[in-house]
Amino acid sequence: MTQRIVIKGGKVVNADHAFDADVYIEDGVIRQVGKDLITPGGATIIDAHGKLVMPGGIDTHTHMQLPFMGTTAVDDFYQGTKAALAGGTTMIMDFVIPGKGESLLAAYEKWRGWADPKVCCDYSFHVAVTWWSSTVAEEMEVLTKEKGINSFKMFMAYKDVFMVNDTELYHAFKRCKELNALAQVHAENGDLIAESCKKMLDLGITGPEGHSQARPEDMEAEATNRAICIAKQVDVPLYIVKVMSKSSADIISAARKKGNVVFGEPIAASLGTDGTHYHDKCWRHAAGHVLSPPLRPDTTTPSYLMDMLANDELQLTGTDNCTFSSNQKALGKDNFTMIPNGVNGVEDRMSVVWEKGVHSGKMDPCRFVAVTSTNAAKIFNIYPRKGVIQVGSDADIVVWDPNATRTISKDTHHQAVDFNIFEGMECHGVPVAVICQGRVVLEDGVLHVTQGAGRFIPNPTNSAACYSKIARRDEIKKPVKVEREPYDGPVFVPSTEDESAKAVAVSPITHQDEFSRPPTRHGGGRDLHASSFSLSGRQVDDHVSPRASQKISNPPGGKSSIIFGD
Ligand code: URQ
Ligand code: ZN
Repeated sequence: MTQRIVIKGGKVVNADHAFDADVYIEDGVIRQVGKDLITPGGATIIDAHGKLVMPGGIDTHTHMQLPFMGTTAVDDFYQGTKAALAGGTTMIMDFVIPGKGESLLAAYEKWRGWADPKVCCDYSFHVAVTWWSSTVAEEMEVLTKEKGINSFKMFMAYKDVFMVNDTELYHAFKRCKELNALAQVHAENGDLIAESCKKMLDLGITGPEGHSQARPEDMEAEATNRAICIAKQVDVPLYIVKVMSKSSADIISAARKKGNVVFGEPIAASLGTDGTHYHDKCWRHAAGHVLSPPLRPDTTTPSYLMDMLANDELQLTGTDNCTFSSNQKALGKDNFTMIPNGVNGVEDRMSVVWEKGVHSGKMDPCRFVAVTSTNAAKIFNIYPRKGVIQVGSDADIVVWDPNATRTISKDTHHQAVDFNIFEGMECHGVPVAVICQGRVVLEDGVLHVTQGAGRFIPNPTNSAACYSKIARRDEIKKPVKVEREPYDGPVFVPSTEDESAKAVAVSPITHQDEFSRPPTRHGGGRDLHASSFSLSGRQVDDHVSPRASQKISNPPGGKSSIIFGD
């Protein structure tokens, strides 16, 4: 049946300008924007007088029903997207996270199987690269060319579980560049964190305050800088997920000023609250704020990050929504490294950014639209299908009351989790109607969602926001070779004991040799228990497609029974 909607009397707010106009929608697409529209009869009328009509929010960073640290995130693709719509977000970008040794393609199909039957709104995926081999490189190409993936995330933390080392990071970045894809990182120094967690536990600090103290912001800032340095070596566009600290944000801003193509994504949590909660006397309250990188004890952090977001030193917002209820968090009641990491945000992001950003006077409504929707659409190359109110774009729209207020609470939110890190926060900025795929899914406070109605949205590679500058740079920055007469003077003859001279010599390798180096010191077998575990060498079973599932041991919290796989 044809779905027709007219949104009347509102102010349309796009990232570039705001103007009074009506909007006519038919069959999921915006057909007309303007005044005195001539529209067919029988349309649903939404009165938007005194309201703002904005592109629906795009949450660039969620983990619905993620299997992690011995359990599974409690908000699944149904409940999580229902909550997203309740808060004015009409698209999420979630993560396929293969275990080490697991096929990226197999993991992608598994996650599609989880999401497609449940999502209430459109969604897309990033894919994590948690290990490296020629097979991973090949599968990344298939994912970009056939599966609608244009971004790959590498974890620099979660040692022995998701973490990759610098060499693997370099190869993954190089592969992203070859595929015109975007490289993303979770920027924390996982090696140092592993050591400082041991130190905390040895001191008898087992509570959530240990999580915060074991991961000071220097460990985020160092990894941010290292990732930017490595990315610059291959000139790949880089996206720092969940910026949680002032120092990391400063490093991103400085890199951008020097011309690096780097994007910073603060999240609702780091924009809306801080790390003082880890010292709360209530264990559940403190544990409810555990995510990585942690919230920062410096209470000026949220305002500082919001200023940088307002001024385009940071570019867009996600939530890292990955929720665990009390009994799940209690897995770490005696050892903070076993508290499942993750917090809520998908329902409250829009109101939190409006309250802390627009109502505070730091940014205007156009910038709000940019950082909650448009910049995500541009960076992930689905603009103008998404992220703008214009003819031909998808009818994903939020009718927003900038003056209304709501108080955030676990007792009233639509998420499955029994905790809310924004508990009690009063926010200006409330969605009064939400339209998703051209259907009214929220009106008068009532949700009308349909499980499985959401679509997987392919993200094409080579987004202009990421790559438009880089092609020219590749020409300018080509390494040069100097033609000179060969040296014909005397040459020192090293004695046989002088082996040191050879140690640093690099034998020239060709691409196909790159992954056929001699097996790793473990004979090519995958030894997850070895402290300096690495998969950078040839594996004994490289000729076999990676196992569909992989027992992951020693996650951040010690022994686990996680099996990634079917
Ligand atoms: O780190 C992530 O992105 C996932 C595992 C969610 N947890 C978190 O603490 N951020
Ligand atoms: Zn995440």
